[in-house]
Amino acid sequence: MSHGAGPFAIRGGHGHPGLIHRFLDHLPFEATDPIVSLQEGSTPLVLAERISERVGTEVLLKIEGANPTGSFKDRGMCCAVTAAKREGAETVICASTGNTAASAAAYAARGGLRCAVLVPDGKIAAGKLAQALMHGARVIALRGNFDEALELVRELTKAHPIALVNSVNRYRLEGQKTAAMELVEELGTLDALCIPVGNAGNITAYWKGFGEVGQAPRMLGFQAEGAAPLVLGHRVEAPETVASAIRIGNPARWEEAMSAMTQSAGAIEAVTDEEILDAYRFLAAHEGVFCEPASAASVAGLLKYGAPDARRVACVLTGHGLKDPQTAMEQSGSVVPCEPQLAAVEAAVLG
Ligand code: AN7
Repeated sequence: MSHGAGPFAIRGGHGHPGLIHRFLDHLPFEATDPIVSLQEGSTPLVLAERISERVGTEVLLKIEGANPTGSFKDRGMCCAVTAAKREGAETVICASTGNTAASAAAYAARGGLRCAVLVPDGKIAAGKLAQALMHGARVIALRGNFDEALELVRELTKAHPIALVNSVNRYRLEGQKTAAMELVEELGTLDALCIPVGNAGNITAYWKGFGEVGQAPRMLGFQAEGAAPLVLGHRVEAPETVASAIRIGNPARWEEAMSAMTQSAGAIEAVTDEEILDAYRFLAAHEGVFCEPASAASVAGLLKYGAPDARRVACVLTGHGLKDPQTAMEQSGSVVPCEPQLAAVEAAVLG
């Protein structure tokens, strides 16, 4: 199915369909397009019992880390890479805090395209770097931040026939809006959506998706305090946060995010690194859900600001916890060393 008409094409029956096939009626694609898919989307939506108790309302977690490369970017990337391939591009490029790079690299590999990624040197999580490299992307470590990287790839793609697959690419938003459609399919209605905001593509995409199925939950976007341009109302020149995925000071979808907030009677607020890490550990320890720090900003924001009047809230957990093993190890307990003898094991287990 994912390979269209190749000799080994799978014609249905193997697992769930990829996102483009599933939402074909809502997307600018035809079944005959050269669809590049890893069966992304259709992610779990789980009730967060402990967080529901703390907030006093029903809270559900949309587990986007369950996508093929471990983040929501796959929804947008299957569409952006399919469109690039349809247009005859041979190379795709992006600036990235990590997840976009990993996803672009994977979909480019699958589609037989070349991929280059510009990432801020030393500021992307280990898992994401490993993914981009394993999928064969050219990984360029920029001595600068994400905002500078995005500006540079925008310039570069004006002068070269290389497809830009950041969320300034409309196909990215088309793919990512399907997460909102899945929520509505499953829940019927919801009162509010909590979502981390970095470059502001995802909040824009969700708002578009909700609109297309006649829903308008409050959009509650959360930025890290050290990287909160939308909250401050001005660019942040040197963004800083433990949530490296959202270390962004000048979001490309600034206007769209603000209008999603205004139109939905929502809000965009800041959460501190400490609040992000508290939510990050709480989700892992008490809900059994391991997300990356940036993702936990959605839950941190809900715990901090609440969701007035809402009876049912969904929090988007945008990326998998395994993306960033270093932060996880810093934020968790240490291992218990043990000699290979029963008494020692007994003491270690029971002690
Ligand atoms: C886990 O990969 O910008 O507001 O270059 O990886 O749509 O930018 C990642 C963003 C939230 C913010 N959660 O989404 C990139 C990149 C995670 C992310 C966001 C990102 P946007």
